Amino acid sequence: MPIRPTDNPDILNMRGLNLFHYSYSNCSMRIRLFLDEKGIPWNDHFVDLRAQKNLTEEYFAIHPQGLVPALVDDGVIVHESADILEYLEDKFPEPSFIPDDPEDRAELEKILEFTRSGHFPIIKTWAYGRNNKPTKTPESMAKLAQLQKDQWIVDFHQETLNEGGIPEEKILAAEQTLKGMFTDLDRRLSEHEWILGDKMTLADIAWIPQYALFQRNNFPFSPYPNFTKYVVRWQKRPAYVSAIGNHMPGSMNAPV
Ligand SMILES: N[C@@H](CCC(=O)N[C@@H](CS)C(=O)NCC(=O)O)C(=O)O
Repeated sequence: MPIRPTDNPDILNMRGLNLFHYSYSNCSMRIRLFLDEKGIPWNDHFVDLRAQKNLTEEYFAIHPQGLVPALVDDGVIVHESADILEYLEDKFPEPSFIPDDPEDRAELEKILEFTRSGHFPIIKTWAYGRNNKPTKTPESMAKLAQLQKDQWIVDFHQETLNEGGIPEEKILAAEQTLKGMFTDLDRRLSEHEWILGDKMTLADIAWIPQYALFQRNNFPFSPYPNFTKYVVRWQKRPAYVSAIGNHMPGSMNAPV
């Protein structure tokens, strides 16, 4: 689990649950949703990614890749949204968001792993590719190159600045993978109210933010009728409204 040791007194002295997040970030939505579903109060640290407020030495002292979300819990740094969810679930186990069935628990692990390894090559490639706008300015790229130790993150942003942006074949490959995943989700949701059975789990918390992100660029949701009904059920939940609907334009609209 990415718990990051620190000797930085400013971080060590932070009391309570401090969430560093951004409104439109699907990874941040997961944590806001978890906390709001469980009714856990948290201290709000808004990191304005549009204004590149993550590209500071102070923020890289919290998140080693300068990404959101990050959690500082009484001075303990946790990063990676899936790991933050698991950390919070350990700390606040009631009501349980872990499936009862061991096979479903294995499935949950696969879904959480996708949020770690699939975020840049699949989720972000599709969303930024279809948005077709550079994610950084030349000036913020220079700042990123100076602070970022993971060159592949620099390369990802550089590609959005290139003529033509992210190549179409990469976007289409990501879309194919996503369509396969939505087909699987739709099948699961034809059998149960929630992705892994009859109760909400971390799988639901991890997946619903992608709806909010992808609807902005008109992802074709109509082939997945059980998924679209599931979105409508989510939209009626107060925690969806506070954690996602109030932050992301269009995320309260009926899915098309
Ligand atoms: N796998 C990571 C991905 C985190 C991530 O890429 N966050 C994005 C927003 S969703 C970010 O901070 N982007 C800012 C940047 O790349 O400069 C997680 O789930 O926490």
